[in-house]
Amino acid sequence: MRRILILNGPNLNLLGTRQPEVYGATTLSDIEAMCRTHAETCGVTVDFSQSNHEGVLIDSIHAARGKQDGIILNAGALTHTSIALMDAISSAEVPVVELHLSNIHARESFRHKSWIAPVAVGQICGFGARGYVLAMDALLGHLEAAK
Ligand code: CA2
Repeated sequence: MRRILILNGPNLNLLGTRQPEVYGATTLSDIEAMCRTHAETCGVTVDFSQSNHEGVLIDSIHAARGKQDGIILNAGALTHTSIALMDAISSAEVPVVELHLSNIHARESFRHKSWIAPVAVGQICGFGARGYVLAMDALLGHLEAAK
């Protein structure tokens, strides 16, 4: 059975509790439940985690090597700043789908730059919480095509 890691970065633990006009009313626990339900339908195993710490996220990406078939990464604001995360993805040799709840390209210009995008299989953004399920389908489709 395929195994995928869904990794969430800084402040995403606050989802559903603040700024619902930007990020929606769905909590990260709701999103995890949605992903687990979808994983059962697709016959995949999901590991789901969140950290506010760049180094913890990097450790999780390193640990995914040889253990996970793919990663869905919402790196939060680190998307726009972290060359270290980009390097971790490059070295892990695990396909990554970059995910954002909001359409980062329609927001402030500092959110248009992504250090993840050049090392990701692709990017999904702007579809809110549903983007996680879309990202799972995109990743699984990519893995099937790469077989
Ligand atoms: O749209 C996304 O998913 C983002 O990755 C969310 C990040 C933001 O910095 C990126 O540019 C786009 C911010 C996550 C913060 O989440 C909060 C949730 C509720 C209240 C406050 C912050």
